[in-house]
Amino acid sequence: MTDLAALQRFAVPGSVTIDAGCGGLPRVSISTPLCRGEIYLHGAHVTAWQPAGHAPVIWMSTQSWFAAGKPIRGGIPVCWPWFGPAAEAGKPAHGLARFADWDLTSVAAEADGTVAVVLRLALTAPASELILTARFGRRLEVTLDARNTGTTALAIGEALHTYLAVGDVRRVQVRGLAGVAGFDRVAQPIALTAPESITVAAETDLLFNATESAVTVQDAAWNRTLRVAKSGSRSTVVWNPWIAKSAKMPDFGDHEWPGMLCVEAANALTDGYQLAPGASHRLGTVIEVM
Ligand code: TA6
Repeated sequence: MTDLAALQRFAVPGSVTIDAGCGGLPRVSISTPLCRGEIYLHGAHVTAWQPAGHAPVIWMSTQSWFAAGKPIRGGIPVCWPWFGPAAEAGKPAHGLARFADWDLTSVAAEADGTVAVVLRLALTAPASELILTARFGRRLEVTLDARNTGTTALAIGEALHTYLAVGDVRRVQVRGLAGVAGFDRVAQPIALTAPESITVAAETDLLFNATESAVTVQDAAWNRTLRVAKSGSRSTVVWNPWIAKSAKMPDFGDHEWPGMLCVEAANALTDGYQLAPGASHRLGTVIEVM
């Protein structure tokens, strides 16, 4: 467990505190005139972002685990070096990064009031270095820089698996992917082309490939529109577990599903890529209230 006393050197009086959060896990909390936010060292996991004057934008399950060896439910899970089920038996879905304890390497208050938090994870299998930068301001910017520190190429799948807070997912419209090819992954993958407006009226697990488009999430219940842009990402995933799947997840409240929608910046399936020895790749997402 990381030594909280040693982390106090990163605190910024009046805007950044570092304490034991849920489950006693080290947490960086940001509170500025621009926003409030939170990120845990466990999984380099953003768990809160609420810009001034708005309802929270990042959703968290009230049933989330906060424990070693468990992923946090909600926020922005860092999925790396694979997306979805592991090829290897016994390995967790969505990779290793979200289970690891990352090192806090810097906290900086920028001139415009944005607070930038940087965490680092060095892995031996696969040999790699990950840098997660979260910039908490009028908008939320998260980047994952991954470098292959080994001698063989790595096959990468990844996602910044963002859980957005919405008033009622049944009244949400996701726009920006019209005409993009993808798959409905709820049952057996079924090819589809994105409509002008994606709506949610059942379990929804859509993965769109070869797209670099930003999307907007029109939330009629809360009368707001969110914009989710991305970089270094060719896949976009839209996910809501709906009733039955929520009930099967112990770390997801049975009645929480109407309040969330995942819009993920990813590189998955055919958008996976090879990361050569010594090479780096940056995956990013930017979330803002329009
Ligand atoms: O990104 C959508 C998805 O792959 C869904 O299929 C569902 O499994 C979701 O991720 C959550 O995965 P997790 O391993 O966090 O329960």
